[in-house]
Amino acid sequence: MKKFFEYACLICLVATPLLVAMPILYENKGAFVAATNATSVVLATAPIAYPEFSNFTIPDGKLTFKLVPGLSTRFDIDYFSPLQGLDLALSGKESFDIIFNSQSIYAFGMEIFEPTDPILVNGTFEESTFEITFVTNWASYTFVVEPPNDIPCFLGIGFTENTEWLTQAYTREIVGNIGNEFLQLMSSTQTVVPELSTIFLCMLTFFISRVYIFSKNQGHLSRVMQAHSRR
Ligand SMILES: [Ca+2]
Ligand SMILES: [Ca+2]
Ligand SMILES: [Ca+2]
Repeated sequence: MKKFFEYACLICLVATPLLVAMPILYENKGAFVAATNATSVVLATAPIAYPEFSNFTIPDGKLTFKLVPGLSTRFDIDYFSPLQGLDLALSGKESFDIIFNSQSIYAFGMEIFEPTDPILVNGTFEESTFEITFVTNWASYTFVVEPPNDIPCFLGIGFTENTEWLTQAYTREIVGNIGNEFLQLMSSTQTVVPELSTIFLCMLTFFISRVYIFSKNQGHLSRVMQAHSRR
């Protein structure tokens, strides 16, 4: 019966004039990379701390980071993080904007590490909640993420057609303090080729408003997906 619904949904998808890209969500970094061939965003070629209130464009020019006045004041790249390689840390709350400078980013994800070690936190630990919004040329998709502590978690989005691409991404630490969380970013210029089971799931995602709440091994990740402003 499951296969019947999968094929029925696929046929409906192909037949429909609404041949628009479907957003596919990932909370597993490995699955995201496998589906999108995403690679790490090279934030810089060496550890670096940027001056206050500066925006910067990464070396390959595909992304520009913007601080949020009053919330974040400075970027640091590779700030003593447990994550491998160069990563992003912010003075102030972990709130920032990303502007995609090309119209060819079809997948984007971020790994978030929330430490409890006071040395890594660089202050008093406080549980954090993030609101992450992915904006495309068609719509915006907002998620609320409560990262587990002391292990990385991942949130990524990819699109199945080259008719929808990312234009901006907003991250806001809506609960929490200036204590550090660390981030690494991934992007891809390839569209996603979803499995049938994913298509079935995403058609439900696409047409029905929903709320996911589930628990992970350590911590809790809840998300609210809203698709709006679709033209
Ligand atoms: Ca947490
Ligand atoms: Ca924080
Ligand atoms: Ca901080």
